[in-house]
Amino acid sequence: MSLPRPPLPRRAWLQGAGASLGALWLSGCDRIAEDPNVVKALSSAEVLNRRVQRLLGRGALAREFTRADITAAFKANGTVNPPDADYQAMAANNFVDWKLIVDGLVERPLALSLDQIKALPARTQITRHDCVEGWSCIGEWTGARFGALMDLAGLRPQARHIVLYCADTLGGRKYYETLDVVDVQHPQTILAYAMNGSPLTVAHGAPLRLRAERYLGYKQAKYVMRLEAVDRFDHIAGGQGGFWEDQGYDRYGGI
Ligand SMILES: Nc1nc2c(c(=O)[nH]1)N[C@H]1C(S)=C(S)[C@@H](COP(=O)(O)O)O[C@H]1N2
Ligand SMILES: [Mo]
Repeated sequence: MSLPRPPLPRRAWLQGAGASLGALWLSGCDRIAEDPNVVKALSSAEVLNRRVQRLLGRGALAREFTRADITAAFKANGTVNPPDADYQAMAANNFVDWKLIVDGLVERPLALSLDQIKALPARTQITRHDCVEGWSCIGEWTGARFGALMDLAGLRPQARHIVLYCADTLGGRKYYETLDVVDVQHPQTILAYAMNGSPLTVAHGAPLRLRAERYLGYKQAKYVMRLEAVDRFDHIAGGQGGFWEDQGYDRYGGI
């Protein structure tokens, strides 16, 4: 597995940044970003991007698209079929036995069925997924609002991050991610169970995956099994807050 530097985050930060700043950058950016060699040379733009996002605030919305923009064959990446026996058993049974565990620093630990998650306030959004490998696809995602789900559990004041534990083992390690609690309430942060109007497929993370649209692809955890509210994550796995973060990727991963 190669470990490229996360490339130039190349879209949403200019949403709302004001046309002047945005247009200046947008001109050649999308094309440039497709070339991995150029991407390496542009890494300082990542720092710039982070400053701009800080300026705009993390609450700014990622760009949304129309149905006409949807990529016909959305690439599946990383794990596309978890090898783990417990996952395979649940998938064979159409996930009827699956439950999302919500625990840690919450008032009310939960174990939610897919139907219970589908009953939560939902959102549908057509957004662009940007992978650090240098490809992007546009898809429509429908899911429960992460904020509504955490409100159900009741985050304790000490909670600073949410750890997302995934079902899949990749390269001998379990995939996981972390999200800061401030990002949980972002309107485009959802736990998606449908893609392009159909139930999520195994390749794209069935039965439930994260969509946090201000973040790069590797943050979009698939096969989410458990959410744990924590005040720190340095004791979890490699201690850097995510599977790829433990390999040196930026934990922030914002776009
Ligand atoms: N559980 C899990 N989540 C994951 C991955 C993975 O391998 N396992 N890969 C990540 C990466 S690098 C990308 S680009 C996206 C790919 O999502 P997709 O398969 O729906 O395109 O999922 C992310 N989430
Ligand atoms: Mo990715």
